[in-house]
Amino acid sequence: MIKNYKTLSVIALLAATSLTATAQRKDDVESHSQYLTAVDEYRPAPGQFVNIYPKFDEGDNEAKIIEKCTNLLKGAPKDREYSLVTLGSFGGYITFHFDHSIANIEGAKDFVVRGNAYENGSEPGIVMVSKDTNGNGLPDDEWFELAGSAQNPTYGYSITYSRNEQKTTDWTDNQGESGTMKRAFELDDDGNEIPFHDQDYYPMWQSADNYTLTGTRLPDNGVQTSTNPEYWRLDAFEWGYVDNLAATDVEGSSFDISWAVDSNRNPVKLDFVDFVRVYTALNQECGWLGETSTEVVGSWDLHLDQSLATIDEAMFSTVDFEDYILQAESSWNGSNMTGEKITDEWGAEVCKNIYQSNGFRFTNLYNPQWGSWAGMAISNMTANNFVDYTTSQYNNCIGSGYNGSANFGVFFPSASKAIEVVGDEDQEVSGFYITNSAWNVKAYLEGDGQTDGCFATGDWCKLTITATRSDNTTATADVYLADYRSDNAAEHGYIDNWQWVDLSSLGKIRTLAFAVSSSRNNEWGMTTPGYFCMDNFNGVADETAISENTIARTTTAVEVARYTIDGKLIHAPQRGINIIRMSDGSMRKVVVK
Ligand SMILES: [Ca+2]
Ligand SMILES: [Ca+2]
Ligand SMILES: [Ca+2]
Ligand SMILES: [Ca+2]
Repeated sequence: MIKNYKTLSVIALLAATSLTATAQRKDDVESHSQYLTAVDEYRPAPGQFVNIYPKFDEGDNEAKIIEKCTNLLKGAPKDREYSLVTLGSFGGYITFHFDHSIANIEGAKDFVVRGNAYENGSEPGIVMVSKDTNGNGLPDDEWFELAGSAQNPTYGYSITYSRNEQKTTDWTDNQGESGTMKRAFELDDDGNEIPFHDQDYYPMWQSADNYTLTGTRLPDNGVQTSTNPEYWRLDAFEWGYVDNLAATDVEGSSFDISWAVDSNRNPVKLDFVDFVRVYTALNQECGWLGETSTEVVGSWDLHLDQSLATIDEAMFSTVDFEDYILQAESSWNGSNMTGEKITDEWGAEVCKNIYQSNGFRFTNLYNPQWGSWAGMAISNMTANNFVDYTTSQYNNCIGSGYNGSANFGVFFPSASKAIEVVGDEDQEVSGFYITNSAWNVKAYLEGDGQTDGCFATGDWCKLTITATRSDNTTATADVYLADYRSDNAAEHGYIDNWQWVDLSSLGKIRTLAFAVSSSRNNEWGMTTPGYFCMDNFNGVADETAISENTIARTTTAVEVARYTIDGKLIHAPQRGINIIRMSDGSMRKVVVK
């Protein structure tokens, strides 16, 4: 049972925050800064200021150049004539982060990226944002572009540059065009071209002789206003780009995370961002001016205090899975493999991927050889039936997340710890909503195809939840996903709605592990599909849902005594194998490391 007092206090906390908030990053520093902290990536296209801003010195490698970028851009913006980073021609980019996630404050712009634009000198760059969904501190997660005002851009524009030292830089694009980037020059009195620059245009620290950059190409903005003398004007777009409106125009250099779109140009709702990327969005050459390149001078969070407060509120609040951005009718199963390569319990090489949300880390194991996964996946499938493994593996038996929400977790437990608490302190977990996968329901009602017939008197399918604490003590909870054990057929049933699993009696925990077992087994193991579906982890139980909770018989057990392998009673975990007696009389064996 949920105590009313506790339920109310949790509701009061949630009311003050966004329901989709996800704390991703808050560095452990004495005081947080609104300004850019560090550059993660710098990959300019060739350009006339490449190898100058930042300056390439003989022997510099990419890491050294990135460190130079950080030194130019971190903290409050400095001199925009000299303390800047050039991105070169189309597609050249820089990625940076702050010492905290930037919250997407509703109805407000969220951060500034300053360039060095001036009137008639606009070199627009497009902004992209990303969340550290896998919690590894690296910008290796999905990226979303911030849409701007330009009409008729070319999406998915791709260009390849080739090294040609001290000469023109050749390029080809994916639209069948090619060209050369001429070295910028001025004409002397006799009409001879005198080069502006003596350094190479191609990134000197880069070993590859050609490379490809991709993005959205904006329509050319260069206009030649006179031929003799030759003058050019680079027009500004209305809004939405870096190095576009005058550098001193803070409003015109401000960005709203709500402008984010996915690869189909559909808006996406991001609660926080952890990384910002800027790339040059034009591929044009304007006479003696040369190519157009975006410059970055600095960046800052427009609402530091609100970002920090939103992170604090999100920590250990409800994980509703809505912060994982999915295309319609799709799922995430770890196939993007951003995690570390490990050997799983069966000896297979798998990728251990993490989904981190609100202070909890969920583990997914993806096997690229078989295209299979274990642990957890995230789905927004709206079908609630099972046709076959390929089309229906991510369907639950309802067709939505809890309370009609889009996203929910699909769990296929493996031996690994499914959920871990981020940080040093164990946390109490209120519980979660559970329902059956469509596949399990099909097996209960129509049979699993390996053992005879559908579920009948005596059959059951059960989820066992094992919590482990920092002191290595354990607690368990069992939930029947289907329960046909009674002799009275009227009591047979399976979970066919979202039901609350109360874990508050487990106390403060560090990890949760799951196991599905059933009465149907053959010589290879369980024949019932080993899935269950979850939503609103550590959420708030709906009292009416609990009163309707007739099938999910949740029983929890805590440790009451502990023994060594030879039966000696011990009062604290001891290295090696410990035998644990639980409050429901069951015995468990754990290995204490
Ligand atoms: Ca906003
Ligand atoms: Ca990451
Ligand atoms: Ca510029
Ligand atoms: Ca949900």
